Amino acid sequence: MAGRLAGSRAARELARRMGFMGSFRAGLSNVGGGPSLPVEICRRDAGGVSPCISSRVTARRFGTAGADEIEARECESNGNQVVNFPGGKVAFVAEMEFLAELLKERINCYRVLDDDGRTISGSSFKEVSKEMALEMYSGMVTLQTMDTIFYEAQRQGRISFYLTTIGEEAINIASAAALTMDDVVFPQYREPGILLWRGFTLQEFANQCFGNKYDYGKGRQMPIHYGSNKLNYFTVSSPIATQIPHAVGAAYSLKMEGKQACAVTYFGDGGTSEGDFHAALNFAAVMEVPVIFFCRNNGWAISTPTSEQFRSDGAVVRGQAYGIRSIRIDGNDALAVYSAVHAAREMAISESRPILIEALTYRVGHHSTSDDSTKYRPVHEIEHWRTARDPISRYRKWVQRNGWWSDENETELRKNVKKELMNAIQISERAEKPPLSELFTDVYDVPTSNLREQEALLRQTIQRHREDYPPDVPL
Ligand SMILES: Cc1ncc(C[n+]2csc(CCOP(=O)(O)OP(=O)(O)O)c2C)c(N)n1
Ligand SMILES: [Mg+2]
Repeated sequence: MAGRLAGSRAARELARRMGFMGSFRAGLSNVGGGPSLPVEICRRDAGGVSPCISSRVTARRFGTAGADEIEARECESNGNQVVNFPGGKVAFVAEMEFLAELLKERINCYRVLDDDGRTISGSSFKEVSKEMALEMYSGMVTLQTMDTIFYEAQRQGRISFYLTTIGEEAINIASAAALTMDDVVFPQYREPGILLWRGFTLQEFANQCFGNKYDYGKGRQMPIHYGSNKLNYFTVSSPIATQIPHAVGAAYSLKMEGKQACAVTYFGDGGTSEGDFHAALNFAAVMEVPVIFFCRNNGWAISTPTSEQFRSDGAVVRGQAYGIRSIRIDGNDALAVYSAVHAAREMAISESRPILIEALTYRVGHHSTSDDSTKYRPVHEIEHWRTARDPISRYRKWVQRNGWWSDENETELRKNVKKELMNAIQISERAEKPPLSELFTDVYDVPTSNLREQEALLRQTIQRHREDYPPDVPL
């Protein structure tokens, strides 16, 4: 039966071993005609990827009956009548029973490392080599350092805006490490670590933040709106959740082309309240496309807490409503993030299906440099997550316990990254800005008449009020 669920041996194994969310309503009948998986207990095999798609899961679609079947009536073993409706067979029951709005228990959260960076007894996860483990650690430290230094540069007035990823370094780096370069990424904005992992240099980050002539967006976007065609990373787009349906379209295209790749889109808890999120999930499920929906549930959408964002148990339960296999993971545990994304990718591609991951975490920084989060949340809460639950220190303990890292390595790494960043900032700051004419290019092949008028008007205005315009933009 598992063979009906999975398209490949590898995916079957992953399905068997991962803790993906299955049917949780006891007694859900398999009346649609397709096979359902037997109840399966999570196994804890040493060294592998964690097991199981839990309890009575079905991976089939509910099929609509053919015209000749319309009047066919059957009985379930308990005597209930089963009748064809558009969408498939449904059993009648005598009791008037509403589905509960919530489960009794919240959905569990998959983790590998405990708070002290020790692998939880019996836990299973995707093995990482020493080389990969250190690359991941170095990526997280680089991201953290980049955030600290760019944030300070903004406070000094050298760049206009910034937004940190602090507290979400494991989500960024470990998820990126589990993907391949062929996978197409559609970010929200708090995921520069994926770009970093793919080889975007600190100089390229600095060029974008300073909006100089080497910025691929030609200085037309606010800082942190990174993008790279070469690295398969779509440009950050501030309107929340617009990237989610884009990812589904890209996944559909990958499927049609028969590529061994998936689309991956990241979004926050706030993003799940947008219509785009719902439309995208439904479309992906119905069209059966290889896309990973990665929700970073970091507790806050600017000043809106998750308690005002959700009446449901977060985002994870919404997957099943759309027919999407889903899992909740500890977003501050690099090994859990890596393992879950690895498994999700395998299933998304080999079975051509969407997967939803909800990573629980905490936005340690302010929303952006335009925000002061101490106005709406207690400082001790921030401090708790910044220290006791920091994903980098937790992962470092694991790496160090393996004998792969030392305090000397740490000092050296932090010193080098800081030096490289300071250097990159100096170079970017000194570089020329893109010329004014670039403001009007790249949208239309031939600029429209109203754009030409606007350019002429802007040039006249600058000439009249030269002192009000930046002196370093070539006219
Ligand atoms: C459509 C839209 N509405 C509102 C905003 C303003 N806005 C920018 S970020 C944000 C909060 C998003 O929170 P979340 O999705 O949880 O991501 P996080 O910042 O926590 O990473 C809001 C409301 C926007 N950019 N776009
Ligand atoms: Mg959020």
